[in-house]
Amino acid sequence: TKTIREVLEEVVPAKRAQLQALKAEHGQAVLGDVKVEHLLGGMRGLKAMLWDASVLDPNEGIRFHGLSIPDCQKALPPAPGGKEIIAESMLWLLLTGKVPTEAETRQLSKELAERGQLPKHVEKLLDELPASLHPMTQLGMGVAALNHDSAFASAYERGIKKTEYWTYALEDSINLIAKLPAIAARIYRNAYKPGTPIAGVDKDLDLVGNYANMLGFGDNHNLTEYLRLYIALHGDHEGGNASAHTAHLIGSTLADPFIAYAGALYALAGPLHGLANQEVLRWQLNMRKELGDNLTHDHIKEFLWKTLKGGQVVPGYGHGVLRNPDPRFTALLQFCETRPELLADPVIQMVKKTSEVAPTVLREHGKSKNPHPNVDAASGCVLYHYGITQFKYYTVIFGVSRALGALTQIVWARALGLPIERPKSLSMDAIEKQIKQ
Ligand code: FAM
Repeated sequence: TKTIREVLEEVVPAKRAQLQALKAEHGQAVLGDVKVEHLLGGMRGLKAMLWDASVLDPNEGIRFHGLSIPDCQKALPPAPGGKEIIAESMLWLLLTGKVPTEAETRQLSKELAERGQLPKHVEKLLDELPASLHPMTQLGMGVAALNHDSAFASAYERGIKKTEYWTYALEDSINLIAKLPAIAARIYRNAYKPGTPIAGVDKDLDLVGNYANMLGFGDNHNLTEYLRLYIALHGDHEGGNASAHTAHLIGSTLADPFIAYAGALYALAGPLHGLANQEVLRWQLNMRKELGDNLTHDHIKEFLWKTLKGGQVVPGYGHGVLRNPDPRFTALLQFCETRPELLADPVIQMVKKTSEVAPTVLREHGKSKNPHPNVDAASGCVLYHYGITQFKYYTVIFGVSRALGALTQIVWARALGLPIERPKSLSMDAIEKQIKQ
């Protein structure tokens, strides 16, 4: 069975040739206009980045190398004894463009487990941090401190050829993904279960099987399966989402993958992006506190209007690209449909009922271009049901997942020799001068 690196060595040359041809023959071709609204509106819809592993269709949602989420759920190997797609099979697809065999998936699990141990200095650093420091702040610090042993940084210092950069970026990326569960679990233990032991890496478990085990939920098969699906689904969402884009920008300066991903985690920590899963639970629990259980649609409508009239956004709804319900949201709800104990849970019922009225309210409100639920509308309520009730921790789980896409983007940007990113900015006076010409 070939390693992921050996498969990449076969795939990279053809992609490099495709890029060279595109550059040589079509460098001057126009892809669309740049309007003032792009500069002032967060470049929404501006075609300005290259990214091969996933494309986000506003109506259909995400496709990973052409595979929809249902396609992935049919094709990607699950964990031994599991059903849900796992981080390793998603990572293999994102990096190579190919669906891995079961043997390739198991081999990658083994490779990750072998590299799962944290260096002592990172354990000490995390243990020194105050439990009240937001878990996302801690995660970024732990990840950045791993660059102490960056293969990319030391190879760059030694002087390596540009064509070899990607192999060291891959080495660091696999090491980082392998170590995320131990960092994320240590943050959870320090904040919520101080003084309790953390399970070591089990060589026979997949990445998320180990993560669930380290969190202290290893005996909960349903939660482990949910975390596998959750982490596989949140891995990549086109190249321009704030966390993946940040990693791409930092990586383009040839900063190593560890500090590049630390930057990505701080973008993810924003309430309009990855922190929305925390905000959804906080919002839903506030509604439950105020209105009790067995909520009617009218109760929920009132609470939605109260949020909007208070000038807040409704967390878990809307999206920068999507204009239909997020298929990741649908996949997470389908996970609940197959488990009666989840369907009976009052918070999950509230999330479902909210998704039945929020789009109508947001349409009436008339501002959001997309009134439908995004992945965050559903992602936290299942965690809450299974006992991970500390919703300030939820974005850390998203942070374990987004590495799959953001680091793949760094490996491929180096393999394709993409340059440092440096768009042009204009002043308002310069804009006015230009449009008057
Ligand atoms: N509730 C209230 N207002 C909303 C809204 C929502 N859920 N979504 C958009 N709007 C507003 C938005 O604030 C803007 O108002 P202003 O003109 O006053 O600034 C207006 O509608 C137009 O915004 P848009 O073009 O429809 O959306 P954007 O592309 O600017 O922003 C989001 C996209 C995701 C940031 C936005 O929908 C939002 O704030 N959603 C709530 C937070 C959330 O769920 N984020 C997670 C997104 C998820 F995909 C992720 O990254 N994990």
